[in-house]
Amino acid sequence: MVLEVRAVSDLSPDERAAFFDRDAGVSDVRSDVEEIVDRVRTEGDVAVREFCREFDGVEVGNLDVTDDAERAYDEIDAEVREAIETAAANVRAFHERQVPEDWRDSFGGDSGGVRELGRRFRPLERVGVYAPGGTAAYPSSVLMGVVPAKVAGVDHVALATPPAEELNPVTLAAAHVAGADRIYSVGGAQAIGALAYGTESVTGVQKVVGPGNKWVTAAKAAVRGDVDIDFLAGPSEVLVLADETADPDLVAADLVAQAEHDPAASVVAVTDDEALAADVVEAAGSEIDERERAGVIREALENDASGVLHARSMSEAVLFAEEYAAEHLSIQADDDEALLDRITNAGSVFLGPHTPVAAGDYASGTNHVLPTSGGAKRYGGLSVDAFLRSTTVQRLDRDGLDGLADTITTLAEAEGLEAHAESVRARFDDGDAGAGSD
Ligand code: HSO
Ligand code: ZN
Repeated sequence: MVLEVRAVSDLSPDERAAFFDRDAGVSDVRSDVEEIVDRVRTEGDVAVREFCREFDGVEVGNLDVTDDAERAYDEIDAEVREAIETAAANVRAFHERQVPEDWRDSFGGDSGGVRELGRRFRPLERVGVYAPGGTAAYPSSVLMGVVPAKVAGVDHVALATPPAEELNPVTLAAAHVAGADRIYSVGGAQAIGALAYGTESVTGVQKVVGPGNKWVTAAKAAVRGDVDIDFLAGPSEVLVLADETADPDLVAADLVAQAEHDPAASVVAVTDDEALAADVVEAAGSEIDERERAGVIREALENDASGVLHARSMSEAVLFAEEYAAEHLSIQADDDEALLDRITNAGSVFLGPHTPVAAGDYASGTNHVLPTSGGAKRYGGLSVDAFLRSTTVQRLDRDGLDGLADTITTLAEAEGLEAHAESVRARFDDGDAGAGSD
């Protein structure tokens, strides 16, 4: 049996830590990756081509394959093309709701004078989106990175995806539908280095986003500082909170689905119903062999960060979920909204039996680039905000400044910054009302 039911209260500290201390697994490749990124930065295309040869076994011709996308779009199966269009439209609609409005408002209440403050939002000019290739191609990740960037108004959105003898046409078609401005056939750490620093063929960007393997993730960590990144994303995760009303086959199906991504995926069900827990174990066990990726699934279910757990109450289950801080939290329980009210730490929440995690992975419209490894305790998933920078704006009139003058000059002098105070007093040099002269 790949899974067995364990009681939350019986887990040893080490067993608990295996669930809670998931990491993106990048430390073992850090120094290799730093060298790759550095060589791409200093040698440009020559280094990129060499790494494509070494790591992907591909002799790349043009790194820029933008012109291939439209043909791929025309040539792929009509059904797949339509699915891409539908998913892209849904992702666009959800992300359009996120676009913030510039605003200005008056502050200061009755104290008189004008103190107008506001915030404006402007898109980054150039961003890079990474979409993984490898054992599964990820056209859906193309949509999740490129569409929000375009919705935010980014002018130059570049996509990088690993090279192959023939690039995955569905990935290219997704890039076309999403509106990528440039597409590069380069993957791994070398792709992140090329996007971050630019090469002869690759335009450098201000920010790199998107999921990838540990090489990609370590490279994002290496370039952070020189360019912005979204966050470091590790293997996929799901935690299902289930009560006795849940259907064990559906709980198991969601576990097995995320397990299919990666042997290091972490998939967990926590329930207060011991019989349900046993049924989930059994359902998952019997599903595995029916799946094409049975090997990956089995490894993921066997890893120490995966399991089916029996809690003494739903409160204990919620506490476990909070500590785990899942990338995907599925709630399959009678009063799912009440349970949701008690949840703070989750990347994306899926409520009810008809909301598989796969809905958000592909097509409902929410973003599937989400915090893993407990990152949900500190930040949320990819959104339009990631592609905007905000600027604050203010205008005070003479009375508005007069009302604040004492506060400013007092604090400035407390900091020993006399010139700051003077810059306020200078506004009243004509002798009338005086800052600090009441
Ligand atoms: N579940 C993944 C996203 C994905 N699923 C892409 C299928 N394709 C994020 O953890
Ligand atoms: Zn998935």
